[in-house]
Amino acid sequence: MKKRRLVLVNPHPIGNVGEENVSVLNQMPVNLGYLIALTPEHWEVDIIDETTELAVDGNNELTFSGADLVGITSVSYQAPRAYLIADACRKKGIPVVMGGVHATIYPHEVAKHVDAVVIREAISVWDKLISDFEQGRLQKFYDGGLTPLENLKIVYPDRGFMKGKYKYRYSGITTTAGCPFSCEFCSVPQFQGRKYRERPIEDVLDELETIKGQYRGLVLTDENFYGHSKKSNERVKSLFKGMVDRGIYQNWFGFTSLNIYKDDETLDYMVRSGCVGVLIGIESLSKDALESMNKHVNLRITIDRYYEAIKNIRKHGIAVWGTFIFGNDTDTRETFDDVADFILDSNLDIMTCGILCPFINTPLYKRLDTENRLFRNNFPEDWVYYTSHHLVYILNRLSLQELVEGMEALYERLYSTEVIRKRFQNSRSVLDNMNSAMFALKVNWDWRHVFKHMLDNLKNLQSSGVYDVALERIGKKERFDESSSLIATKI
Ligand code: B12
Ligand code: SF4
Repeated sequence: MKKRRLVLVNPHPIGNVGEENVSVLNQMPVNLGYLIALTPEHWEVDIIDETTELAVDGNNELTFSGADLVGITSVSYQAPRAYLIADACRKKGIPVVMGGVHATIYPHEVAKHVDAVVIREAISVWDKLISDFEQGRLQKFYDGGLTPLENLKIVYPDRGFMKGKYKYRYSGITTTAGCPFSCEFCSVPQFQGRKYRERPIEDVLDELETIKGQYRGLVLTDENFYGHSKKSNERVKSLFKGMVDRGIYQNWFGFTSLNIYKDDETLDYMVRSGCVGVLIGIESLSKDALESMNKHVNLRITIDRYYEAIKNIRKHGIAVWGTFIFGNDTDTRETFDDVADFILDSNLDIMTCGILCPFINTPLYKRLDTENRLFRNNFPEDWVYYTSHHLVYILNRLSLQELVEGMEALYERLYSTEVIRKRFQNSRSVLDNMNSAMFALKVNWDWRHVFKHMLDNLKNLQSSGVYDVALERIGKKERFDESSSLIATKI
């Protein structure tokens, strides 16, 4: 019997420059790896990752043929491209299924463009969807719910096919999911739930064994692998100890919060298992800003302890990667210099940043919408701006000009070749771990390009006049004060 053919697509809006352009982050879409693993044997599966090859050409025609079914993953900024691909497929009579973060948070919009929408996680429903499709009774919505993570033992993502096709050097692995906090800007609790779900560590270790030595680096896809309770902290220590005991040395990095800094034992196992860096959402140095973000996880530690925390993590040979958000309602012209001073004084190994982004249906989105401040809300087209590298709402205390100047100042202070070289020297000597120092250097180096793009996005917004129209719409003006700098009047 001729096999049916499923084509899975990771869409990428042409010209977008983002974290996918950082070499040590650009990795295979693990979510599609789960679908490959879950698809029955009598199907043949192919994948198109548009960060490497297009699924639709300049004439909006498909670049591939012979598919019986197409599956597309998408976060919000990818949605317009996903719809373009879906339209091209359906024009050729090929049914389309869409899943992932955007489909989970905004399923009814997605449903207008595809034949079936998978909400939440695929693992518990993919079998049924395929069997429904084979019997000609595909439904419009499938809700996979939040998978108990013990189930991941039965299914590991099939990375082999993707690696064979695109020669990815990096991959990801899930060890936990969900977050009990509710930061105003964050969409994670919405699609992963507020319960912190933990995978049994033996399963994680077994999965790690299957890919040992195959990748230059692994990303733990968890929002916070360390967790928020003593029990979770103990579990994670056993995980990294398990890696050491089982000889699974693997360069990896992951996302966590500053509360890990006092746990010397875990940090020690981390570096011994191959950890090169931890990404921590520092977000802001202002208590007011953290309060307005509802970022309790940082407020609990207190801003005064940031220096101590960074120093202690670095002492273990792990690079600290801090992320910051600009454009907060409390930000002023001084914010940018304060952040640059902090980064240089604390010797943070890596700093990346974004502009506050109201992802759909987050409390931030709802607030800015109620305040009538969103000006990129012609959906679905405007989803392309929801990357955190564009400004999509009217600023509060800053003017757009001040945001541009502040970002330019940051760039000059942190990303000149000379400064990057000095920061690398510091990482090399303090971390005393070449893998971590090189990791930091690579991110900083590639981030220059991403940062420049973010700046260009802001300047293009300025010259387009769109921001001025938005200001006029709500009767807010920008004016020159006596010292000739632009200041914004408060709403
Ligand atoms: C690792 C990660 C990355 C990595 C790798 C991305 C990649 N290509 O895999 C890097 C660092 C490169 C990255 C970059 C970016 N990321 Co990112 N990333 C994550 C993170 C932490 C984990 C994603 C992951 O791998 N999860 C594990 C997989 C298995 O889960 P999953 O994707 O949810 O898939 C499951 C289901 O959703 C479903 N599913 C998914 N797709 C499909 C498709 C079909 C057909 C079906 C049926 C089901 C299905 O089934 C899967 C298995 O159950 C998430 C936050 C999070 N905790 O989820 C943010 C997150 C997805 N990223 C986000 C963003 C904004 C970005 C960037 C735009 C940032 C930037 N400014 O550059 C870029 C975009 C890059 C790109 N091309 O996608 C946002 C998206 C928010 C939104 N609402 O749109 C998130 C949610 C983080 C946040 N800030 O809130 N990211
Ligand atoms: S930013 Fe981090 S701590 Fe806050 S809700 Fe999102 S995942 Fe949780």
